[in-house]
Amino acid sequence: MEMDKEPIEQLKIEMQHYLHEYFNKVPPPQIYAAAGVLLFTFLFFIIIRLLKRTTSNTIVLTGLSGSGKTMLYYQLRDGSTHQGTVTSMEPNEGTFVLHSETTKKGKIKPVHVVDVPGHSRLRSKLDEFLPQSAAIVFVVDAVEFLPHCRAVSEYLYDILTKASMIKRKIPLLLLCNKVDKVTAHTKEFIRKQMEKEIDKLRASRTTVSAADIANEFTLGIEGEAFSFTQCHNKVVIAEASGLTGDISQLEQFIRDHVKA
Ligand SMILES: Nc1nc2c(ncn2[C@@H]2O[C@H](COP(=O)(O)OP(=O)(O)OP(=O)(O)O)[C@@H](O)[C@H]2O)c(=O)[nH]1
Ligand SMILES: [Mg+2]
Repeated sequence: MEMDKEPIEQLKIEMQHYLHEYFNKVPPPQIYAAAGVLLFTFLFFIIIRLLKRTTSNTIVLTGLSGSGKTMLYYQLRDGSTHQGTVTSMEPNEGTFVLHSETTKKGKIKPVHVVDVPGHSRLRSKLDEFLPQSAAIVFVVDAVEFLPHCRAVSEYLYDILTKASMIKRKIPLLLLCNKVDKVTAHTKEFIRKQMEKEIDKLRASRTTVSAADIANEFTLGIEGEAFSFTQCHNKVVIAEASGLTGDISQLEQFIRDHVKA
């Protein structure tokens, strides 16, 4: 046993000697410089990340089929409707200065607008655009609202519980469209009905077995009636008409999240 200890002691001494030599050879300024460079690159990447997040100019239009997304897209881009919109089969995508701002002087930052079709088979396209979006516009047909209340609420629930939505706290505009029609429901009515519906959905989704739960997050506060103010994301409600071009609230929301 005694004999075994010796080579280890020897090694220790050798190591200490070696380390001592090494640190003596490298003068402190070099260590400081190395640390400085390391810190600088670290900060550099953090700043790049922050800038990327705040300079995103993508606005995503989503909602059920027939809610009027494509019409709103053309209103934003051209200030007019293209007669005869049909159910979209592909996302509409473009980067442009909002039509209402084309007469303004000075440099205006263009907005990247994406219109994702509402057809259930194409909804997964939304996941491609969410990670890069600055804000989401969820379009609701305010005229045909009641028959679709459940479907609309389900789709919104799915969006508001997506990890990519919550992690980056992407703001959402609940846009009640087609207010040019006298039969259109008010945004307050739509908000209340959807809150009630989401409250019911929340109860049914949390009781299904764990294996069936597709949503990564839950909504609202347990034991309290659901309200949009409890969401992880900021939810704003506004009205619009893609048909008559009454879209000032939508444009304001876009400019609040994509700085000119
Ligand atoms: N009255 C009225 N009708 C509208 C308005 N906006 C859209 N519509 C009508 O609603 C229908 C659907 O509009 P779209 O813009 O094609 O709907 P969408 O949301 O793009 O539908 P998908 O592409 O299937 O997801 C069309 O017949 C439009 O003419 C509006 O503001 N007022
Ligand atoms: Mg469309």
